[in-house]
Amino acid sequence: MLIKLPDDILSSEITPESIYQQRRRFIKGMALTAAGITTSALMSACNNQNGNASSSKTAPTQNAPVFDDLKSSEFNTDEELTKWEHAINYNNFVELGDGKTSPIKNADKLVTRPWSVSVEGEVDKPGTLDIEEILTQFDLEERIYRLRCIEAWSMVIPWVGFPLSLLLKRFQPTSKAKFVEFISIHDPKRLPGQRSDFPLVWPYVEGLRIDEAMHPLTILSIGMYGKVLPNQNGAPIRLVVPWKYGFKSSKSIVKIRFVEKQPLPSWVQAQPDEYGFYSNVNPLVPHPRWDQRTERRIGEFFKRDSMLFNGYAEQVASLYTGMDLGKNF
Ligand SMILES: Nc1nc2c(c(=O)[nH]1)N[C@H]1C(S)=C(S)[C@@H](COP(=O)(O)O)O[C@H]1N2
Ligand SMILES: [Mo]
Repeated sequence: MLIKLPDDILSSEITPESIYQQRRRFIKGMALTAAGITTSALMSACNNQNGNASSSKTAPTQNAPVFDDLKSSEFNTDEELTKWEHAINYNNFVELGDGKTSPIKNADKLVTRPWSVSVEGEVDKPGTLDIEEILTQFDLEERIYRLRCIEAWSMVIPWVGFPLSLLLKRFQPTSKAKFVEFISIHDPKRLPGQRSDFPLVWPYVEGLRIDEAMHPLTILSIGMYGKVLPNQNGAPIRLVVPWKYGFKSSKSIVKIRFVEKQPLPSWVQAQPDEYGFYSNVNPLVPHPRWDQRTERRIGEFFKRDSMLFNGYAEQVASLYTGMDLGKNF
């Protein structure tokens, strides 16, 4: 099985991202592992791990489509994909520098091997997963989601990943686990943004309520456009929570902690009047700097209306029944 697309999308509608055609051709010639990752992906992951530390490298697989046998998802949008070039050149990743083009310029400062994610806190079975285990032990899916930044721009990105809930359940959260905290890499020696005077306390911390974390729309992503996640997009593993402003989708995660009390995300700590814990996309909740009623889809000229829960209300509105979304922003 090759890349599955929802039946109702004609492939001609998707060809703006010509990578799909290339990928189809590419993958046809490959021997596949049962895990659904091509052997070349596994080999380059290993090469990467053995790569010498003095010249930190971005993943050598960045330009090759490597993920195959991806399950399609009922949640996929059929909107036109954002061009790969935009998705990798226009980023927010403050650890790699302020501004949209710093992350790609500094991408090689992020060292993604060896890498592991530890899971701790209110769990019966705390533990650590190595990134190679994560890459091979989960059934990978393609999730084509809208991504809406609080700065009023948006993209449509085909992520490669799996539901966060599948990973979380393995560690058996206790009944005290009411929230999940996500901690990103802290490596000030290498990451220029963590040495700058950018007003965030490092590491980057985010959090979700447990039901949000377990929701089927919430994924951990390890790739996009069929390829390994580029460093500037949060390699080797990041969160994607499509109904919330983009800053909730933490990049380069090293630790996941189950907690009883609501975590204090980095942005909320820095500017509580601008960023809230929930931060569900909501055109009706005004922001002091960016008008949230409309957004610019990167690559498009005209603005479009923004949508409650970024268009995922049908899936997630029930999580917030009885909550004042204006107060709990
Ligand atoms: N660790 C970390 N995660 C992060 C950020 C960051 O600066 N550091 N920026 C966030 C913001 S504001 C957005 S909009 C998205 C952008 O993801 P993208 O660059 O892959 O489009 O990543 C989010 N995750
Ligand atoms: Mo953002």
